[in-house]
Amino acid sequence: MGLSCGIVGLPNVGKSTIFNALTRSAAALAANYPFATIEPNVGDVPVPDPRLEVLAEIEHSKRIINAVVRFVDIAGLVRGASSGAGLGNAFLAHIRETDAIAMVVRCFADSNVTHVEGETDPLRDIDIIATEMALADLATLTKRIDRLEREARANPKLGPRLAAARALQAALDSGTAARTFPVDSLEADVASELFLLTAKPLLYVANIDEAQIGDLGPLPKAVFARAAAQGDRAIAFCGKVESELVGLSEAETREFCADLGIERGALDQLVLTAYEMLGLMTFLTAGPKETRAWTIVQGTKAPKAAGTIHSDIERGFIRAEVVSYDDYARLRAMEALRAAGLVRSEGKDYVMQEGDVVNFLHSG
Ligand SMILES: Nc1nc2c(ncn2[C@@H]2O[C@H](COP(=O)(O)OP(=O)(O)OP(=O)(O)O)[C@@H](O)[C@H]2O)c(=O)[nH]1
Ligand SMILES: [Mg+2]
Repeated sequence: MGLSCGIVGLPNVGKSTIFNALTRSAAALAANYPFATIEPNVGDVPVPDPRLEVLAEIEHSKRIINAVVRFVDIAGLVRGASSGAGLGNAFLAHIRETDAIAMVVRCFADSNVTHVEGETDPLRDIDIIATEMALADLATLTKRIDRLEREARANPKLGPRLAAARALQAALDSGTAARTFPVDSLEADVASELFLLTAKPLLYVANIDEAQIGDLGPLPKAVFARAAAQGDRAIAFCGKVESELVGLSEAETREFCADLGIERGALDQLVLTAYEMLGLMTFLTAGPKETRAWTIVQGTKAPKAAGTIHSDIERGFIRAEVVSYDDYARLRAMEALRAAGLVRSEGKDYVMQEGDVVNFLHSG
């Protein structure tokens, strides 16, 4: 299972700059003019996981495969996009099927970089983007409601779905995002069936000045406060500095960061926050061929976890041999782990735990 994250924001706020930093590439054109991005940029970013190297060393694995998060960088949205302003909002279709949304908000001051709204004002910008996403969702909902009204006349069982769709419409009309409905509600079910943008978990990325690294100014603080008030997440990120690190070696990066007096890790933090926000976790497999991290939703049982590796393993699931990563890293050999009674044999009702190192036994 992969995790994907769409990047939204006004034009020229640094979406492509951040995308390039994340994917450690210069694949996306980052340019000092609005609407530099037209076609979406798609890139896979490995989820940092220091446990993989330790396991690979123990097992003499030929290769390491990290879990990945896919980022999709799209064109900037502007006020009125839903009615066709700017590039319109048709390109939002590129992120409809992503699992989460990262909203880049400009918090850097740079008179050389045009702001489409004039002054730098992150809260106003957030409102513009939130409104445009809500309007896109409303258009989707209106179509669905029209159809449900017809269908519900023939099939009264659809009544509750129609009511849920109307409740979503009313919420969006009053400026409330679809993600505020409880996850197990019918509204949430309808919202996810329709891939509503405002139903997805939202992460604010405050794009800050170099000078604000480690010492946030009022603009990113306002973004953090807004996120907290809505129950959303926020992180600060300096797109400019992070993109300058692209292409440098680890040693050069350390030197560069030391010179600037900053700590590494904004990129890792972004990826890990996206991962965490979605209630995902990792289990590991290790062997001479490869050591690998696999992404599952928290609460997944052993057979379904096996299915992420291959559907045959899920179908023929017999049991799982499980060792906790900490034990593995400490004893460093299967024989020693067995002797210490640390290799557990788990059946089909076992709920996977973070950091389980697993060997699935299966038939067929
Ligand atoms: N000073 C400063 N400039 C930045 C920062 N991040 C991005 N920029 C500059 O802002 C301009 C726009 O950046 P892009 O990454 O192309 O912005 P975008 O949001 O992808 O823009 P569109 O694709 O046009 O919607 C570029 O000239 C970047 O170099 C930053 O943290 N500080
Ligand atoms: Mg761009």
